[in-house]
Amino acid sequence: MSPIAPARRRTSAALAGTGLLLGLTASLAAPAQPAVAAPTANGDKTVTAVLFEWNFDSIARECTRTLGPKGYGYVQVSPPQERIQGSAWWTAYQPVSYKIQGPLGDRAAFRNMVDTCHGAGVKVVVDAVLNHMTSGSGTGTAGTRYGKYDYPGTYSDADFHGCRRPIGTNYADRYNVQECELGETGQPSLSDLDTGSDYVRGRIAGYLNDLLSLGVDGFRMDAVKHVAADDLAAIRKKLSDPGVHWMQEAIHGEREAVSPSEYLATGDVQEFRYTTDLKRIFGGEKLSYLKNFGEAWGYMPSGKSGTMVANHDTERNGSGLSYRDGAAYTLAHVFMLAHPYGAPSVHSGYEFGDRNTGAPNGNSVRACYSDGWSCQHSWRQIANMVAFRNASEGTGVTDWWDNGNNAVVFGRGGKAFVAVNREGGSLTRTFQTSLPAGTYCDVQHGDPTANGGCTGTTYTVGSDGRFTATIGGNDAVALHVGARLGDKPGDNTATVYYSTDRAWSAYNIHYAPTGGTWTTSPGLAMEAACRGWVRKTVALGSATGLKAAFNNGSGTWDSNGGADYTLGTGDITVRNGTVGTGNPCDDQQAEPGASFAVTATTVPGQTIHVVGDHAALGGWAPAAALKLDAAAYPVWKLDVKLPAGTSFAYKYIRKDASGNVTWESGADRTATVPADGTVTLNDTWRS
Ligand code: AAO
Repeated sequence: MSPIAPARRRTSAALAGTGLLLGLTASLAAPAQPAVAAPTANGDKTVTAVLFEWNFDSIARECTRTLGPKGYGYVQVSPPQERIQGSAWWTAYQPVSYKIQGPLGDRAAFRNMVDTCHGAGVKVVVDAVLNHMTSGSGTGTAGTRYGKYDYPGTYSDADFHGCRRPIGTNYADRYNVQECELGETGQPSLSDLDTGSDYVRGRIAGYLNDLLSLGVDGFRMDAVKHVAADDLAAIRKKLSDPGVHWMQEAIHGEREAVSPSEYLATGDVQEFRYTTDLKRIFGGEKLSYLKNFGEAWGYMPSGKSGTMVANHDTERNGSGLSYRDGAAYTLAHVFMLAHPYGAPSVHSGYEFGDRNTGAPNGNSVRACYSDGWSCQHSWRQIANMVAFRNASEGTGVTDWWDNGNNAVVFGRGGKAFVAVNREGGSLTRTFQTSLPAGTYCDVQHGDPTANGGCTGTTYTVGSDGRFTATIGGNDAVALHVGARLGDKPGDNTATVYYSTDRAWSAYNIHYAPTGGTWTTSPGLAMEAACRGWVRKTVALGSATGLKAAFNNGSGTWDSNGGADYTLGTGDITVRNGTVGTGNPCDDQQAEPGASFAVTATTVPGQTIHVVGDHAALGGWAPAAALKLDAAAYPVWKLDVKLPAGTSFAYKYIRKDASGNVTWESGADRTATVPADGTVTLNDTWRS
């Protein structure tokens, strides 16, 4: 501990006086900048955020706040037309008229939303309900009184198909599916428009053209299975922009009369088998099966298909994963957005008790994660994969590796690389990528910053395209060229590795690029790099090096003889006053073994040890037990090399200053080293 160093640090900061103040002011005034600047044109951005039942004003705000900055290409809006009254969300799917007025807002709010989203570089897709009207009579959300088959000013009895009974579950008969009424047998069903009629086609096209005149860029065409493909083609021909983005909902069903692929002639079609297959795979089967995922699974052509982990129907009826499925759901999104098949949609809804529950807070979203709005589109693990996908558009799957079970990794050529670990334990491995050398922000655990830095973990890919990482159980790592910290190591970043010999509980780097301003004392937290080292990658702009000092975050500094460390760029190591270069973790290739971590409180003089039945674990002899490291107290840690595949028993023991041993209670613990990598053990001392 040096009383001199902190004082000198303050001097450094004071010398930079105005710089420090300016820095503070700037960071208060300007919130973190978006990771990827939103292009004003849509470009290659293919990802849709479905803001299910969000009102227009809330969507407008979200386009500016999240969707544009994160790189979403489209936002999908729930049916905006006049709907039947009621608190259930599915009232949206019973149109009363084509006026834009209801719980989501009115025409003016709708227009404002379209303009605002366009300003943020996000196109607008409307969920268009065209197959049917309502199942009963009443007054709609714009005040229109209606009866079944009687929608004043829009349709009358002659405009509906003659079948007039529910479809029920008979999907084997084309006439039943396309001319009868959506709904269950014995229940009121939805009056089914005669889309063979030119008048009806004209009314539907009139509604879609009205939306186009308001600036809408595309449609999600609801329930097209119940509309003959020829009728849809005729409607499409009547549009002012027949080339508009047109994504059709047609659920694949075995042995049904109407196949979703019939609709490839009119536009793109959602591939529902993708959704049910992802549920099966992420919900319990092996991820390694995904090696040839896509068209080889019998799916529709990639360039014409829409994909999703969930939509509002599947999250309710169990045919897809839902937000209640935890890591399976999040990792399925990571996979979907990383994998090139289809055009993905991210469903963003709200928590619901039963299937009918309507949207919270009158469809208004005060803030994400409040009132039950779940905002999947802005979860970091999902949202940051949108830029990953944008960066990798046009590339196929490369560098596939799997462990034959639930860990899969793949690249997108020289653009991006992802590793998804759906195993319960961690995976340590050196990965082969086709990425250009450089330091990358792991966008699963950090956000790239506007000045070329990263708020979380970074990985350095060598000139051989390789990097080593430990990926926790049910976690992922994702790198892409849009989140690279510099063009190449040594260009304008420095990754500073600092030895953990001091056994501090935390390590900070306090630094200034050559000629630049010091960070605010005590600087930035460093992250674990590998055994014996922490690190931090810093962006240096045009500077050719930096000055730095290190501290434990609580006033204890590495005094370094009273001088700042002078460091260059690229990989720099600092160990007990000695500066070197190179990445010290390169020597630590993933070796099989066990990574012990146990939470145990102790009093001064006491230490925690692990002992077990393997020779490397002391063969149950307390005297030969291995002492754990208290750097992260109350978590005690130790990595032990063990042969791959070893099954072993172990327990933790506590020793006091005089060598007295206390065993933790309970049965022996057991674990197995995987064939490839380490087993991570997160235990709690059993007193
Ligand atoms: C409400 C009430 C009903 C009442 C009706 C009239 O809930 O009880 O009869 O009013 O009073 C939404 C709600 C409905 C609601 C409706 C109107 O979900 O409950 O009805 O608003 O307010 C079929 C269609 C498909 C449709 C899906 C729900 O083909 O287009 O049913 N989806 C869209 C919307 C949806 C909306 C509507 C259409 C209507 O996304 O939210 O309804 O505008 C099989 C068939 C599918 C069939 C399903 C369900 O799917 O293949 O075509 O979808 O069954 O009947 C596996 C199988 C697959 C199977 C699937 C079902 O994946 O492989 O074959 O499971 O889980």
